[in-house]
Amino acid sequence: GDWVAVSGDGQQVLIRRVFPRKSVLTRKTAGRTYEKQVLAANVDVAFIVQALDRDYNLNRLERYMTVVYSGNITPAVVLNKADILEEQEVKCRFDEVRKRFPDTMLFFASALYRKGIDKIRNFLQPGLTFCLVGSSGVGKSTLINAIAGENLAETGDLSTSTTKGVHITTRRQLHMLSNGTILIDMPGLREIGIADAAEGLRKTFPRIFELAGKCRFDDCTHTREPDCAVKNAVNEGTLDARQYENYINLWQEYKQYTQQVTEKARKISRK
Ligand SMILES: Nc1nc2c(ncn2[C@@H]2O[C@H](COP(=O)(O)OP(=O)(O)OP(=O)(O)O)[C@@H](O)[C@H]2O)c(=O)[nH]1
Ligand SMILES: [Zn+2]
Repeated sequence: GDWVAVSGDGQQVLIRRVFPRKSVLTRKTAGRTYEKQVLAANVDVAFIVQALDRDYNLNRLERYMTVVYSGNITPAVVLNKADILEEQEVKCRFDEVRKRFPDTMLFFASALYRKGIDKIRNFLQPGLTFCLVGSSGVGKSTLINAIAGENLAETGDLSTSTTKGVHITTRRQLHMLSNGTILIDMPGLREIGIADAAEGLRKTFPRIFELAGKCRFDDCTHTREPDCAVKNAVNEGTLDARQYENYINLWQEYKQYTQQVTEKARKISRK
């Protein structure tokens, strides 16, 4: 998603300049490293796609949201494969997601049967860059084709006997739609680790940060301290316990990452 200035005659093009990035989607790579991998640049909105089968998981949705916000990108949630649920179940899921993420744009779709696609298309804006992230097989490529109204991306068929997904999109692909919107298809991510996520955590868990201001200790970790407003809210049932637990997990992962970075910096400065 980088923007560059070029010169040339159409036969030969020379990149003169790469413009500074206004947003970068990165993830921590697997394993005990502190390394980050750039997934896409200059994305304005990331559609976090989950399928309404066993892929559906609110904690993971929250993890993606943290990573997306950390990259200075606005998240939107797409729950795909709505066709495999009864209407009543879809409504149930809707309420569940709404409750956990009251401020996030939320779409329900069946890319396969082209349902709910118009709403997504109306949300796209010319001049902005959108990307789709999510596990393999949730229907990102199928969604892109449905949104574009033509076959831009290669899709895969899940083998029905195992329902195990095969990785279809192996590279990132950038599509320019006829209205001038840029859509980036990403390969299915198996893992998405938390790196410099201070800002992402703040934006994903605004309620917790608001409550944290009322804890007795300024550096309260909301785990063992007395007079912790966050834990009190969980005990009183005004803060979702699962959201609280997920926050603590992601926060610890973030702390681990910053520690690794500090240690590495110390080793380098000693050399
Ligand atoms: N039932 C149902 N199946 C769908 C839907 N959308 C996609 N699929 C199927 O799910 C499988 C995977 O779809 P893809 O679009 O290739 O998934 P992807 O997320 O791009 O996968 P990767 O490229 O591996 O990341 C295909 O067999 C699709 O036909 C949907 O709305 N409902
Ligand atoms: Zn606290």
